[in-house]
Amino acid sequence: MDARTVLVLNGPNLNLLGEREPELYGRETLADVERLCVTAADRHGLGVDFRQSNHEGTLVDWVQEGRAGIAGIVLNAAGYTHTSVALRDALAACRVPRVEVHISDIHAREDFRRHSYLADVCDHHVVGHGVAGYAEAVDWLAGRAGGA
Ligand code: CA2
Repeated sequence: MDARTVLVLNGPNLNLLGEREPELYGRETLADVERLCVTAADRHGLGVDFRQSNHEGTLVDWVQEGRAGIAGIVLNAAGYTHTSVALRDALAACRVPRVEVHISDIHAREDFRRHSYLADVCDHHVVGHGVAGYAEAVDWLAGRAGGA
């Protein structure tokens, strides 16, 4: 990874995207989301490192890996959004811009989804715009990185 890399991290169960609950998450798969991110980044002369894990510690390791020297981090922490002080602490230690993304509108769902432990340690938020929100996040980071 280098200063032209956007690190896109996806949390638990997002590997199953497209398999159920299309009314909430759409019909696109995570491979489709990766293509969206790559296309968006390419328009700005940026590259994408796209990853998914079901494990909190792995996501913490990856946030730490991207904490400096890259264009920024796009993170959909999925269920860990609402539980993880560890991910929050890792994000707080970052020196690069961070964007929190959620495919669905977490503020219009169950009460337990309304609180994000990550929101105030991220610089920008894209919530409820479907998978297109990932491309919006990449576009926002490109603006911060001085991309085209
Ligand atoms: O809206 C989002 O992007 C979420 O981060 C998705 C998480 C949920 O826990 C958050 O509250 C909001 C769920 C990710 C699992 O997504 C699946 C989608 C389709 C099939 C299986 C899992």
